[in-house]
Amino acid sequence: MASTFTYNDENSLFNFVVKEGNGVKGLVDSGLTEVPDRYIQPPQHRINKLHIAESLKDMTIDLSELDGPNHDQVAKAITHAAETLGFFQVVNHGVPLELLESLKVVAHKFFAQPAEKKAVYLKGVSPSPMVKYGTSFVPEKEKALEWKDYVSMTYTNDGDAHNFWPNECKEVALEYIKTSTEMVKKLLQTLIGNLGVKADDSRLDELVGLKMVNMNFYPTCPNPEVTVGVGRHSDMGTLTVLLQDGIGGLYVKKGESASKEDEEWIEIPPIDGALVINVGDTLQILSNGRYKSAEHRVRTTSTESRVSVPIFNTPLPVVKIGPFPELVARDGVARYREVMFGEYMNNFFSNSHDGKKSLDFASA
Ligand SMILES: O=C(O)CCC(=O)C(=O)O
Repeated sequence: MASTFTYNDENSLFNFVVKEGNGVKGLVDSGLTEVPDRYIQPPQHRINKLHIAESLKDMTIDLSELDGPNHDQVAKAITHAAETLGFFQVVNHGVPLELLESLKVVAHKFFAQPAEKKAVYLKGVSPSPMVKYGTSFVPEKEKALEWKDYVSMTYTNDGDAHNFWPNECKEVALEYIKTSTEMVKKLLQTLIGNLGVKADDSRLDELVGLKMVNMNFYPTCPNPEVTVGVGRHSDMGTLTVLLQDGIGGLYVKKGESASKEDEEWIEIPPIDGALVINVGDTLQILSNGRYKSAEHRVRTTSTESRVSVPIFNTPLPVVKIGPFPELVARDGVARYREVMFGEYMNNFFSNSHDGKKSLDFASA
């Protein structure tokens, strides 16, 4: 990899970090002591501690109870969370705890490799369009870059995963997808059932038919107060399952309508063995606005590098998404238009993170 670059020369920095695949990790390893200008967020996007409310400690749901006598109570807690914050955590979710530990280990292992090993998965050269290594979100379009490197693996079938996904993480990532699938379907069934809508098994499968597992790496940052790990955004899919490590730094916005000055953000505290679940735009659209996709973001830290491993469960690109007809009839209005999920996804990936603006693509 090229080793000469100038921190505050935009082109030279962009080439080093983005095009050559050195990532934020390469930047940090080069020994920088302060973040380059390109990473400095405008004040309104910085994570201001004054506006951060307490940690969300009391929204952890024991999913094993969904099959027992407390079913109704647990289903109510799930739907309440989806109608309000759009975020909750689950335990006894069916994903083995040792697997969760292995995921964190392999994520660190992947990013610890020399840049040239990771750069083989850069967009345009990756052996498969289903595997992509990169940094930030849409660097070409962002005024300020996000302090994050990632590798993204889209599941098509086991054979492709074995052939194309990175050796360092493919077995565990695949197992994570397989062991979480039933939980995701159960949650979706509960949420859709609560709307009084009938969705058979094949419709449920369609709505979470595309699975993308990402490994995110947030290196230590010398200036956490002016940077972000991930900027404010909601996820595009139906439900996201997220494993975070013990470092913390994931925040969700409380309420939808507050002005930037008044908004409150709540930290989703790391809980050993738990998985974080959040509602994505697709579920907000399907439910005609009843369930809220969660606007969230991630801060950086100067003490330790952080990893997280989300699975984005989304519809297949050819699936049409729009409010369930039963709800439109009941509400007397369709709050969103019907769109092909593939189009929604293309729009999502062509714009930098900007809160819940992604939903405008489907506004009625
Ligand atoms: O790292 C996290 O906790 C959240 C990651 C995230 O929001 C994303 O990858 O879209």
